[in-house]
Amino acid sequence: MDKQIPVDQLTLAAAKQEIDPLKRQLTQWGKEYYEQDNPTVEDYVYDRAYERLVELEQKFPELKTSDSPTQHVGGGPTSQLTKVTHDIPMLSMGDVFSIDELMDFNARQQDNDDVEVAPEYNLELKIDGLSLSLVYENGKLVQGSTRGNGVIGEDVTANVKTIKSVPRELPEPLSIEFRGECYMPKSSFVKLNQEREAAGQSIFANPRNAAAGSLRQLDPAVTAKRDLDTFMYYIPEYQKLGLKTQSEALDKMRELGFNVNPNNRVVHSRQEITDYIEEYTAKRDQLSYGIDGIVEKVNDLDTETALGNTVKVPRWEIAYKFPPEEQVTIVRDIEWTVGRTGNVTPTAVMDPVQLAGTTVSRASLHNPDYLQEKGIRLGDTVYLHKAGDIIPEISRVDLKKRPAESKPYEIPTTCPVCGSELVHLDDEVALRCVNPMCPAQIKEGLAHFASRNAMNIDGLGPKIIQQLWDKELIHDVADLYHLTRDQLLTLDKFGDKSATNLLTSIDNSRNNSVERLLFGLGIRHVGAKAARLIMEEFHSLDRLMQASAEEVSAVDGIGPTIGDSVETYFSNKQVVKLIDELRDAGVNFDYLGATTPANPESEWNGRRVVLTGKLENMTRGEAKTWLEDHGAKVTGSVSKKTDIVIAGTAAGSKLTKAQDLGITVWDEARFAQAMKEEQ
Ligand code: 1X8
Repeated sequence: MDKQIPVDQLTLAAAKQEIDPLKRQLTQWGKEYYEQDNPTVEDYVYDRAYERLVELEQKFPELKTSDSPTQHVGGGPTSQLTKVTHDIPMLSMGDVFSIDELMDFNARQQDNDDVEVAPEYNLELKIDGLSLSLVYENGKLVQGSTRGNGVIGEDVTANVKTIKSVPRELPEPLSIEFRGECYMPKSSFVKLNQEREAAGQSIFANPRNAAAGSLRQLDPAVTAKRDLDTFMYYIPEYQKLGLKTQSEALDKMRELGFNVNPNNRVVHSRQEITDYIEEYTAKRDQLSYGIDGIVEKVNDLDTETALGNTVKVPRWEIAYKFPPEEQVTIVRDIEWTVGRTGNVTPTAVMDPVQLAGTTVSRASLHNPDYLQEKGIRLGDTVYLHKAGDIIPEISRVDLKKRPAESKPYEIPTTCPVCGSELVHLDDEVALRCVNPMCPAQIKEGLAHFASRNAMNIDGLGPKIIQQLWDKELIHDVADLYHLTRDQLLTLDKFGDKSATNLLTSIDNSRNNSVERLLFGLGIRHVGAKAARLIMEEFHSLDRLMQASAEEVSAVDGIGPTIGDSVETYFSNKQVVKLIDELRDAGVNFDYLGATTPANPESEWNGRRVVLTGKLENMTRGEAKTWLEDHGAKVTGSVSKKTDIVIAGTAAGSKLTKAQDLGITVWDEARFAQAMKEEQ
């Protein structure tokens, strides 16, 4: 940030000159953040600017206006959702950026003349989500709403009812409001963005925006498909429940069946506060949800009430914000890759830097619009951070360091692999290669065909596919079924055993139930689940090929987009030829019943398994399918009944809970070993 003149040294005129644009800028940023779920600056840039405005207004009160961003919670409800009024306003919090500042806040709080404040605080994690109010009447959930501008929020009752952790009914007939945070777990945020990117849609900047964008939907069916969760942390009318402290309030909410973050701690000293902050600054990357700081609350609730609020923020709670994790590096190249659906995505390649625990040298630029918005050029010095603490992302370009000879980056107009013209389909932001013969797409398509949830051809990964392709042994998925031992033996490091194994996997895939084939064909919008729903109904691929878009979309759970896509796909002559070749190769075209029957001899039969964290060599979906195929029951939460927890990287509360309950925990390598042993 530019060097700022200390506020004490400013004249009134100079302050006025600075304050007006600052207010406009903050109002604009506030709108982008609160109303459009689409911030254009990092939180700490906003926070710093906001703090400067507060300082200016303190020194020059005559410049304080009622429309200043310091006088109201940023943004107002703008969507078409019904508005609700919060009888008790939903305030945001003041914030501090260092432990010293936090101690100053506490000292001021203790020093006030009106209220005696015992130095007992409840520390909680500050969840990166959006505030949520839940109102119950006689124990039944009657309203869920967002904060909006603090007084008027949006009614999201129907959407909230799709969130599993929100109880529809309480074990007691209470009429009372609860508040908390609605958030999207990091892994779900990553997955959602991957899906959006593949579908050519714009991506969410961080889990908070993804959560807000998912909750503030007119159609609850959209919310239901997003993986939202909640942590409740506040009971405004605690008196109704006879509660005395904030830590008791959290316990009470746990008892009532709400999700409450387990990491709160009651503390009494600077040392304990520092310890907590240090502990969670270090643990932050390992949690399965994003946190952006620590919330400190006076533990005694009557003291809280007596302290009350200023116009905008509570006097009894404050947020300590984590310092931003940022690195500076230089963009050396922009690579363009072609995905299975022809989506052409740019990736910035940079000098490697250490960032939040990993070495980073690449960051996705998602699509051309994104690249242009950021204004990135080759040779630019850029600031790098991790979106949602996980995904490396370029925050901004340091224009002062831009080389004199630099030129705007030119977006390619032709496919980097096959050279055909690139297009924007409909109003997609994605740039696509629509040549169905593009080698990049075909190779990606082959890998997808072989993947675990599709035809499950073990041993046919991208590297083998590349070699088979280079030797011109395969051109489409049907060619796989004609590969010979002699051909395979010409591959790098391929001996008799690997050849036999691969031939066996390919042969076995002929007998798969047809929904795997349908998914494996890679028809736009047809995921594994849709493929299953469709084949449960149509039974044979031949029948499906005759079906109209309307007939396909009449299947329960299948919409018109999928219906159209399936019809268009099978009306293509080349596709019909490919299907004939697959039939001739002896690939099964029939639905063979519910799931593959569990193998009664499998070690996994009847075991209860929980998957958590990020797996490196397979997706959680793939792991789940494999486990279920082997008779295991895969559940979403850890309980005493759980047999094994398989924990990838960044595993969070489920792992902690498993450890607390003494349940067997395996890492991915141990699980991979067990998968091998089953074969
Ligand atoms: C916001 C948040 C609060 C808490 C956690 N996460 C947040 N994002 C908490 O109290 N544990 S309180 C809050 C607010 O705006 N008052």
